[in-house]
Amino acid sequence: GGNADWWRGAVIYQVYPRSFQDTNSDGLGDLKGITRRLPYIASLGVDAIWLSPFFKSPMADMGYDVSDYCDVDPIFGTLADFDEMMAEAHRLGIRVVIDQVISHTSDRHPWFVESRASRTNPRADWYVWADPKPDGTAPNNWLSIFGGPGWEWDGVRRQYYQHNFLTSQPDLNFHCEEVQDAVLETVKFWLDRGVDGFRLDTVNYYFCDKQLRSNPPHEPDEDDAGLDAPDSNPYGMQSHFYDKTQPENVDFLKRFRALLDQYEDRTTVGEVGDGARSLKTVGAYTSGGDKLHMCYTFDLLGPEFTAEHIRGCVEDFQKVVTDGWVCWAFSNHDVMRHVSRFARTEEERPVIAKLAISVLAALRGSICLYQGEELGLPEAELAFEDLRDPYGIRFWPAFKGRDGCRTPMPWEAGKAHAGFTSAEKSWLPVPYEQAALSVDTQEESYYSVLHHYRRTLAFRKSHPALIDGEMTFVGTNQDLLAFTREKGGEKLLFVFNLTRKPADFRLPDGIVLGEPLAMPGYEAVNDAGTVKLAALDGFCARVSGL
Ligand code: TEU
Ligand code: CA
Repeated sequence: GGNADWWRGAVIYQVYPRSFQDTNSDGLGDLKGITRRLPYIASLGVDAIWLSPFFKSPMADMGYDVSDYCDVDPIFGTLADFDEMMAEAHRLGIRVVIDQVISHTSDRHPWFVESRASRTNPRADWYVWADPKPDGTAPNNWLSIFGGPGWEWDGVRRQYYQHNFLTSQPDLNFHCEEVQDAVLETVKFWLDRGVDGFRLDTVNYYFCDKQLRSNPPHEPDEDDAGLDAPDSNPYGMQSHFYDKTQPENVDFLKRFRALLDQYEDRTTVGEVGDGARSLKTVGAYTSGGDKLHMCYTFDLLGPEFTAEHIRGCVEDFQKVVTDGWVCWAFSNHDVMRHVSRFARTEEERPVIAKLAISVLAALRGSICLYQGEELGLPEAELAFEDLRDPYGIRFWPAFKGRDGCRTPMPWEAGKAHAGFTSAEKSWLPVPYEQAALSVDTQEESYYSVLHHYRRTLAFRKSHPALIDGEMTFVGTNQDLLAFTREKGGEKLLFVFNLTRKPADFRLPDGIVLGEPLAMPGYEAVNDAGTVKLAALDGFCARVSGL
């Protein structure tokens, strides 16, 4: 027995393998590179890493199109490299969570190659195949998130197949029991290898409506904006009632969990992209202790960094996610880096980077950090010629895609490609302004964003109230994000001013400030019952009463 609850309140560092560290000079990051940089990851004080896909893949969607779930793509290395990486991570006390992209496969996956060959082969029903309408058009109005219809004609079977993303990412048919079995076999493969958990890509997309009903038009009061669909993408104009989030998924997630529970200390974090219905979905998937451990949504991944927005998200979850557990993040490999989303000027960037991690570390939930945010990296500005993301290439310039957050880690300012690769060309450029924020530069300055991250994560770790304590909003000034975190005998008050103006926080009646407790980086003081906060400032104190 170990620590079955390690994931509750854990800090998870997301590694995008292609952009972390190259070790064989091909301009692409690899597993050996991750192993080499594990001591750095450990130095941050995180509990786990989440690795974006490193499986065999034609890389049409940068590895989120898997052609073999049980092998490593040669660009990343071998299974032996993976084992070595995991052993080293475990030796350093870091758990390893891997990405499972099972809603769809690559069209090169042997399952799909077989399925598309005829209507009678053993895997004929493994994907979502349907006859055309009498006029030859697609079976219904479903759309692809990456643009265009959600159906592709196959000339051999003379049927359409469904795809939520690229045409080269056909959706598996989870209504077929054998598909569930096959997928769980691959999960078992990694469990047996010793991984500590799974990030489940598009976990609410596994099932579509069995009757393949058309989606109704978008209801104006629904908010699908969280999916980041660019304006020119009609995806947002439908209510996605039938192409995802079907009730059958709950039973599959129970099967998934039952398998996991045969092993010790394993976890899951599901990615839920369900517009306004995300909340309900997270509640359904994480309740009862017999489905997922955690989910994350796109709620904090949008443009807003205000007290009102963050309070709203947390309160909404408190209502719906009762016994479940949420995972919060400001950045990942799918969205613009948060420093560029939230900061209004260049000078503000490090200030925002520090404030954002202080807020995140104080929230109730587990937290995901995305590689490079600990350096305060801004979104990279890339030319069209540099783009590799098919989503960006399709919608440029209305939407520039996701390459701007996927550029390589800057390790050493003085080296070519900031030490990411010794190849002549890196798969995506390392922008000059990011090289200036390299790890080695920031190591030298006590006040760097990097050191602030370390101090803040250490602070979180040393207070159990921050890890899984209760969270209660307090105070009347709605412009401020003020809450307490409480566990056992410990109660901490946090006040954050996310505005650009100084603000006062009147201590609520009955609250008694205890011994001062400095949250790293913030020194706002209590002046006769009023906390005086500067712009973009924070405050923390031990409290009693209330
Ligand atoms: O993302 C699912 C998803 O909803 C995203 O496509 C999102 O809409 C978009 O990236 C917002 O900018 C997952 C992976 O995280 C993503 O990288 C993959 O491209 C996608 O699934 C398909 O596998
Ligand atoms: Ca490499």
